[in-house]
Amino acid sequence: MKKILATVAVAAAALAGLSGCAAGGGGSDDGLITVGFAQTGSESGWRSANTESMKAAFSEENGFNLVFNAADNKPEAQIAAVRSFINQGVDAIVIAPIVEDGWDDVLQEAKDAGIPVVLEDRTLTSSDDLYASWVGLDFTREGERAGEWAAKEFGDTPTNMVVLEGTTGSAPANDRAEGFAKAIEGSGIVTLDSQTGNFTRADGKTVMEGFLQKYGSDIDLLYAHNDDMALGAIEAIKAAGLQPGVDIKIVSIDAVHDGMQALADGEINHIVECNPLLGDQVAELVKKVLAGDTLEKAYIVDDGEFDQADAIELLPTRPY
Ligand code: GYE
Repeated sequence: MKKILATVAVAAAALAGLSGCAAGGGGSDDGLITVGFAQTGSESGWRSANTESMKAAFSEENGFNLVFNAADNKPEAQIAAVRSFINQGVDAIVIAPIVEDGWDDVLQEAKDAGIPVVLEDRTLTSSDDLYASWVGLDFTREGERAGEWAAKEFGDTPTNMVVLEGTTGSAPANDRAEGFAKAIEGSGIVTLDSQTGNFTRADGKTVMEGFLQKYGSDIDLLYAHNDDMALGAIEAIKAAGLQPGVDIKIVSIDAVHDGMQALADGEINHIVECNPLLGDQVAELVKKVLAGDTLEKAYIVDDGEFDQADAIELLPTRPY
């Protein structure tokens, strides 16, 4: 009896799946899987590479109809985009959550509508039964690696650090701060100031200008939560008549092309990698979840870390 019931349930689910497709799973009767992707925005080189990777993976040739939204780093706009995907009746939703908190209601709505959600890149604080899976990077470990480099570089020499934080409330800003703090415990590094530069070059520059006005050449070290903010800060440091990488040492995270160039040029001293090329893995997870496969809740992609010599060697062949 139990077995028959189970068979009926499976058949019903299969039918529901079929009719979902025929009725358009978002309006397509072309056999394509319609996926709504709620991207954060276009704040950085990392983000451009991530968007490109997602668009390439979710192509028509690969069987997808991608509905793309970039929310300009506004959490309410991103939640509204997800809600509109639910209303459109897409087959699956992918989210790169701008911030960690505030997702419970809309994820529950997706679940109630029977639309699976896959997270990429950033994590969120909602219960993990509100989404199918997540693929991304270990941001705490990235922060820790950056901190380990700094602790080794400065040891117990008294060192004044300023920090450019990522988007406030985002998983990478929270985790990279935490990992770094842990790694520099017991070193001579003290934090003079720490403010958000929203993961952008423009804000990295403006906030660094403020730090330089306030602390001038007292600053020994800059920890930037991403390359773009470090690159903005480099402009401010040069404008203040100081030499980035020499007067002020710089450690950042991402290893995007322009960051690696600055590392090769000696203007950044160390970069921890954060791989943005997640598209193929996300697309595979979406196909699997729609096929009813069981997935792990988290898939972590490996990162490296680089010094000047690595940057010089790797620059010509880096894909982003
Ligand atoms: O480090 C930063 C981007 O979430 C890991 O977001 C990502 C971060 C990345 O804007 O450059």
